[in-house]
Amino acid sequence: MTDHDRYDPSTIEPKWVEEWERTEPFRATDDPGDSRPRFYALDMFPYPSGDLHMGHLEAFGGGDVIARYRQLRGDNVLHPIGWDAFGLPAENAAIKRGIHPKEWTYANIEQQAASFKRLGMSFDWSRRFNTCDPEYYKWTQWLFVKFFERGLAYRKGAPANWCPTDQTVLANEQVVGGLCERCSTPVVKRDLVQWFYKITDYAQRLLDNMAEMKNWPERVLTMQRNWIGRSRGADVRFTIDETGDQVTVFTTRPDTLWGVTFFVMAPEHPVARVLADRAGRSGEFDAFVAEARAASEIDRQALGRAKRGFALGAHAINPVNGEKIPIYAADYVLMEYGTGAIMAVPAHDQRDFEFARQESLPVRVVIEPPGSGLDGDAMTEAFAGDGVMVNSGTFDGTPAPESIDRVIDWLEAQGLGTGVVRFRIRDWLISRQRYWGAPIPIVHCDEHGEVAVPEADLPVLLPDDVEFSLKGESPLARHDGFVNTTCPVCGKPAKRETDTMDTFVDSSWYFLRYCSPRSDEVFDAGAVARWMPVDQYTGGIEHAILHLLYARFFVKVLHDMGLVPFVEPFPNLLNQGQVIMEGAAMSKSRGNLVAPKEIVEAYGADTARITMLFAGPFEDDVDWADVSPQGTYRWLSRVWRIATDNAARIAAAGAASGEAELRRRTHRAIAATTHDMERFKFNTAISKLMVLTNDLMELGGDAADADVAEAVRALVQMLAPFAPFMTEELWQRLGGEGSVHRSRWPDASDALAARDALTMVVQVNGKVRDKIEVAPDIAEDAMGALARASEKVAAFLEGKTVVKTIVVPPKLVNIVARD
Ligand code: ANZ
Repeated sequence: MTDHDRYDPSTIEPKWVEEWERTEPFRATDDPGDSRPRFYALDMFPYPSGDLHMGHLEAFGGGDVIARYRQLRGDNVLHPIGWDAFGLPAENAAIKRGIHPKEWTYANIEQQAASFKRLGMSFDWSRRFNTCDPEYYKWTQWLFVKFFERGLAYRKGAPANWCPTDQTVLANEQVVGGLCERCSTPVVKRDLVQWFYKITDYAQRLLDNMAEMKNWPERVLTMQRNWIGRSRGADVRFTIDETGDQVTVFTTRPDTLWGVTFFVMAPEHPVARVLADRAGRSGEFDAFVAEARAASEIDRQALGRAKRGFALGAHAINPVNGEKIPIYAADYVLMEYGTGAIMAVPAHDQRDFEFARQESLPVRVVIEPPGSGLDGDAMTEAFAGDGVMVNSGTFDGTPAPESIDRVIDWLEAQGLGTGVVRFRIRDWLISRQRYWGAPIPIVHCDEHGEVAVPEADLPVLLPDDVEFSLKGESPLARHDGFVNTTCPVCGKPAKRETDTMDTFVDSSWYFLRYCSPRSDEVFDAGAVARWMPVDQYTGGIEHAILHLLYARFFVKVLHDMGLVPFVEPFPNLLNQGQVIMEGAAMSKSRGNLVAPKEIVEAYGADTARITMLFAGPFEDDVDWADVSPQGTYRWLSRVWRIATDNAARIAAAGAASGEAELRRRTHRAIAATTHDMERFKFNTAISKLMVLTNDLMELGGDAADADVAEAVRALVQMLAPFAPFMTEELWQRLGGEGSVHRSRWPDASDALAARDALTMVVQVNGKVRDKIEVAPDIAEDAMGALARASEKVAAFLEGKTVVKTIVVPPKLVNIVARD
C-alpha cells in the first residue's frame, strides 16, 4: 500500500474546503422556474462569543446532515448562515479589554465562519449577513416603525426587571429563577419608562396556531402554553366598607365565592397604600413594600414559605353574601397579574391556606367531594380537587366543572361580576439601556411627542465614538452628537431615543431576510412566499420560549400587515441535546472544555462530525467523556481502505443484478438508513452504515465486481451527509460523476431489501444443532426438509427414529427423536 492510499484527512479536507470556497456548490437556486421541491433547512443562527464550541458542532452538525440529505434527495435546498451579532457580551468585552464592540464582534464572526468552513458545513455563503450590519438593522428599525404605527410598539412606566451588574432591564423571559439569565445576579424591580412590543394582543392566536406546528417536541409546546398561561374565570367587584371604593379581583374559581374569608391586595396595589395611609401606618407600609419588592416573583409565589402580610385595618364586602372580611396586603399576590387583588379562599387555595394558618384566619369549606365531610379547622392543606358546592346557598349541590359557568352566569345577571379570559404573558419589554444594539428609531419632540424616524432617514446609525463604562446611563445617552437632532415633523430641536432594542428583536425575523438577503426592501415578498415556512428548524431547547415565541409573534404581525401569506414560521422543530462532560456542562471555569478544533486537528472534521452524531439520539445530551473519536476514525479508515482497494474493480464494473447476499444486505442497509434519516435518527443511521462496512469486509472479496461497486457507492453516498470530505474524495477516485453531494441518494430495491435472510434454528430433542439462513416467507414443509437435510443435524439423528417434527415458522424446527 502506498502512503498515498492511507486515509489522511489533514490533506483531503483542506483541499475540499478550498474547492468549495471557489465553486460555492451549496448555493440555493431562487429561479421561480426551478421545478425541484424547495427545502428550507434552518439552523438557529449563532452568537459570535468566540470560536465555535462543542454545542455548535452538535447543532450545526445535525442541521448540516439534514440539509445535505435533502440535497441528495433532489431538493433545491436553502441552508443559510448569518450571525446574531448584537448583544451585551461585546460591550462587556469593550469595557474589560478596551476593544470596540464592533471589532470584537466582527473578529469573532470571521473566526467562526472559518471554523464552519473547516467543518464542512454546506451553507449558502452568498446569503450571509449579521444583525449588527447597518443594512440589516435598518430593517429591524423599519419593522419597529411599522409596529409603532400599528400601536404594537409603545412606551410606558412600569416596574421592570433590573440587573444591577449588567446595568440594564431584562425581559421577564430573561429572568431565570429570580436571577439574570446572563450573569446570575439577583434581579430587582425598578420603576422605569420602557418600550414594549404588544405580544399580549396575540396571546390567543399564539395558542390557537399551535395546531399548525405539526412537528414540535411536546415539551416545547407545553412550555409555550404555560408561558402564555390562559385562564378563564371572572372579575368580581368587592366594595371596601370603610371607604366605599370598589376593588375588582380576578378568580378562576368563582364557584368558591361563598368560601372567601379574607381579601388580599398586592403590596404595590394603589388602594393598599390609601388604606395604609388612612390607618396612619404609612412609614411601616413603605418598609413592608420595599421588602416585598426585593423578592423575585417566583419566590413571592412559592408554596410552603412564610408569607409577608400587612393587615390594612379595613374590610371588603363579599358581594354574594354581604359578609365583611379583613383586608391584607401580602407579597404572594402580584401586581402584574390579574387585577393585583384576590379573594382568598383558604379551604381551596394552598397559598391562601398557608396565609390563613399563619394569620389564624377562618377556613370555610365550600367544595366537597361527595360524602367526604371536609372540616375547615382540621384540614392540613387546601382541597383543590373537584366536588360539589356546599355552604353556598342556592348553589349547594352544583357539581364541578359546570359550577364555574353557572356562577359566572349568575354574577353577570346580578351585575356583580363578569366572565373573563386572562393571560399570564406580559408585553415584551424590548428596550435596553446599552450601546451594542439597534437604536430605537424614535425622536422625542416637546411638541409632537414620540415621532418615528421616517423611512428615508433609516438606519439610525450607531455612532462609533462612544465611551464605555458600566456606571450610570447608556453610552448613547452620553453622546451629544447622537442625542441632539431635530423633530421629523416640525424641524425644531429634539432628542433621539437612546435605548437600543433587545437582541431577540433582531432574531425574530432573520429567517425572512435569508430568502432575499440583499433586497432593498425588508424582504422580497415573492422569495419569502417561495421559501417559507421553514421546512426544518434545528436548534437548542433553551429557545423554547424566548426566541420561538417572539418569532411566531413577529410572523403573525407581518401576516396582518399583508407581508407574508402564512402565520407560523416553523411547522417543524428539532431540538438537539447539550454537550456535557462527565455529567456537567462544559465551561471555561470548570476547565472541562473540549474545542471542536482539537478533534479536527487530531482526526479531521469528518470524524468530529460523526463522533458527535453517533454519540446518541440527536435530541439527547451527549457526554463527551463517553465518546470515542478514535473509534470513528478507525471506521472511516476502513471505509477508505475498502473503497480504494477495490477502486479498479469498481471502475470496471457494470450494473449489479441478481440476488447475491451482498446485494441483499446493501439494499437492506439503504432501506434502513433512509428510514432513519427521514426521522433524524442520525446515530442509528450511522450504525447501519457501519454494518454495511462490515458486510463489505465479510463478503466483498468473493462477491461480483458489480455487487461490490453497488455496495461501496451506496455506502459512500449515504455517508456523504456525515463525512462530506472523505466521501467527496472517494467519489472522485471511484470515477463518480461530478460531486457526490450532487448525486442522488440510492434507492432501495424493496424486493431485495425484503428478502431478509432470517436465521432458522434447528434443534434435536431441544438442543440447538444447526442454524440455517432462510427467507422470511419460507413454507413449513420446506423448513422441515431443510432441517433434515443438514449434515450437522443428520449426525444427531443417526440410529434414531424421528417421532415428531415441531415447526415454528420461520425461526425454529425441533426434531424429536428416539433410540
Ligand atoms: C379564588 C380562588 C379559589 C382561586 C381557589 C384559586 C383557587 P391562574 O390559574 O394562574 O390564572 N390570583 C389572581 N390574581 C393573582 C395575583 N395577582 N397574584 C397572585 N395570585 C392571584 O390563577 C388564578 C388564581 O390565582 C385566581 O383564582 C386567584 O386565586 C389567584 F380555590 O381566586 B383564585
